[in-house]
Parts: sequence; C-alpha cells; structure tokens
Amino acid sequence: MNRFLQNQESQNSLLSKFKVAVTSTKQNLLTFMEVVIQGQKMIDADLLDELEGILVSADIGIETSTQVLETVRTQVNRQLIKDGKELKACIKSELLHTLEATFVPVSEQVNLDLEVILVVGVNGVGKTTTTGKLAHRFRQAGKTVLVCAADTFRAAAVEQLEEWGKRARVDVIRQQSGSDPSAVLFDAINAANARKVDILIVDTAGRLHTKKNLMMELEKMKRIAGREVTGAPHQVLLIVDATTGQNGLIQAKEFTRSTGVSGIILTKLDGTAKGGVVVGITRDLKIPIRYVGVGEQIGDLIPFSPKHFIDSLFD
Ligand SMILES: Nc1nc2c(ncn2[C@@H]2O[C@H](COP(=O)(O)OP(=O)(O)OP(=O)(O)O)[C@@H](O)[C@H]2O)c(=O)[nH]1
Ligand SMILES: [Mg+2]
Repeated sequence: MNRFLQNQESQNSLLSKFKVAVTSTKQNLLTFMEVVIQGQKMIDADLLDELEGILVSADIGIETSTQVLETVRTQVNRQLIKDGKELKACIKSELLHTLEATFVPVSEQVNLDLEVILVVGVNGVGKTTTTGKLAHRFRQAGKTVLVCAADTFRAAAVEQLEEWGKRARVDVIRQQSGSDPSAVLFDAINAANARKVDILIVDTAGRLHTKKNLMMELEKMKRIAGREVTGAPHQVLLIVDATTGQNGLIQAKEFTRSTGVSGIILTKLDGTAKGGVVVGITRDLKIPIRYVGVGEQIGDLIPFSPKHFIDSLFD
C-alpha cells in the first residue's frame, strides 16, 4: 500500500472514531438545531436567540455562542443567509474557525535526545489512562518510551500505571508509595538517559489548583526535569474531563493560570452529550487541544482535528 493510501486510510479511521465519540453530542446539538430551524419559516430574531441558547446548552460557552451568533446576525442582515441550510453552514464554519484559531497539529516525531512529558490535572480526569494510551501511540510510531510513576500517594496508583505499562509494553519506573515524586522523576530521567529512550511520560497525582503545597510539588518536578534535561519538561499536558462540562473548564482555567500548560487532552468525549466544551475550552484557554480520549481501550486516544470534530458533528 503506498503512503498516500495509508494516510487516507488512517484519516478515514480517525474520522469514524470521531463520529462514534460525538454521537450523543450530535444528537443533542444538531437535533435541537434542526427542530428549531425547520419549525420556523422565517429567520428572525427569535429563531437566532433560540439557536444561541442551544449552543450555550451544548457547553460551547457563552462568549463563543454570542460571537458565532453575531456573525450569523450580520450575515442575515446582509441577506447572505436565506434559508436553514445556509444558516447551519454558517454556524458550522464559525465553530470550525474558532477551533482552528489555536490549533497546532500533533507531531509524534521527536527531535530531542529525550523528550519529557508531564501529565497533570485534577483528580479522576484520566491522567493514568491517558499516560498509558500516549505510551502506546508513541510506541506505535516507532519511539522508545519509559513511563514514570510520580503519583506516589496511593500504592494502587502505581499498580494501575503498571497495568497500563504492560498493555503498552513499556517499562514503568517506580518507588514505594509515599516517596517524593521529584525523587522518582529524578530516577526515571537517569533511567531514560541510560537506556537512551526517546520519550519519558510522567504520570502525576491528581491535584486541585487551590492546594498550594501540591502545586509547589509540581513546580519542583518541573525544576528537577529542567535541571537534568535541557528544556524539560518539553510538554505539560493538562488532562480535562469532557463530562464535567463548565466545571472542568473553570478548573482548567485556574490550573493553566497557576502552572505552565502547553497542551490539553480532553478525555471521555465519548461519555458526554456536551462535547461542545471542545470549542469552549479552545476559545477560553487559548491552549491547543492535542488529543481527545474516546473510550477506555488503549487505542482510544486520537489526535485532535478541528475539521474531523466539526465534520463529525454536522455531516
Ligand atoms: N469513557 C472513557 N473513560 C475514560 C477515558 N479516559 C479515562 N477514562 C476513565 O476514567 C476513569 C479515571 O481514569 P484514571 O486514568 O484513573 O484518572 P486519573 O486522572 O489518573 O485519576 P487520579 O490519579 O485518581 O487523579 C477510569 O475509569 C478510566 O477508564 C475516556 O476517554 N473515555
Ligand atoms: Mg492516576
């Protein structure tokens, strides 16, 4: 199979994964939108207000929804939108526009001797699961990977990560529970250098941005990484749970304010009818969404694509 076909095939399979993941969101958002559009003969102020409400209720965010509808209103006034189909197309293109504004495509090619990736976020959002899925993705891309168990709070956390390590066929560097996460990280960096691996992924304990000592612990880890490896951590990935909607968005905002975050991974997109939060997050945080989690299996992490996401919703 030539490279073009391979590429086409993987694009198609990514699109179909997106489609499955946003099924509930699509039912929620598009069904309402169509009912409203088809129920009215005229595109008037009431109809547009109602559409704005639908976007807000899909967790697209008030600001984004207002901005999208402002464009729509202008176009209606200029008589550039004459029917429901054009109305839908305009909303679609505005949402795509918003997503593309901060989009940075994922690159799984590593040009460094060792790339250190820190995985952070509040409790239960999917950090450990995503660490396993990421390790798997990088392995599939032909990279050598090591994982660091820096969640030392609970013994179960390390065991869970080791399970993922087995699935992804990567080694996990650990210490006994209760040890200093920075010490485990230090060990893991030494091991990664000695084994000459390409990527070290660091799973951290869940924490709230309000817990000052825990945020300082994260800072310390970043410092240690930077001292041992030039430019590390090269990525700080904030995991956000899509099912927590506006709450998750607020937490993510606070988290990014108190620690440097280079990218977002939005998990559990498959478990929400409010996938519109993808748009809200992008606009509010101005940090690119790198991947989305679409299930509990190892292959259920896909690179984010604004076009795939919007096409899955609208087509
Ligand atoms: N459906 C679905 N479930 C997910 C996804 N990602 C994670 N989960 C589930 O979310 C739950 C929590 O995942 P963990 O990886 O343990 O979360 P965590 O952030 O490491 O949790 P703490 O370490 O306790 O803070 C598990 O049951 C996962 O299977 C996803 O993309 N889709
Ligand atoms: Mg965990």
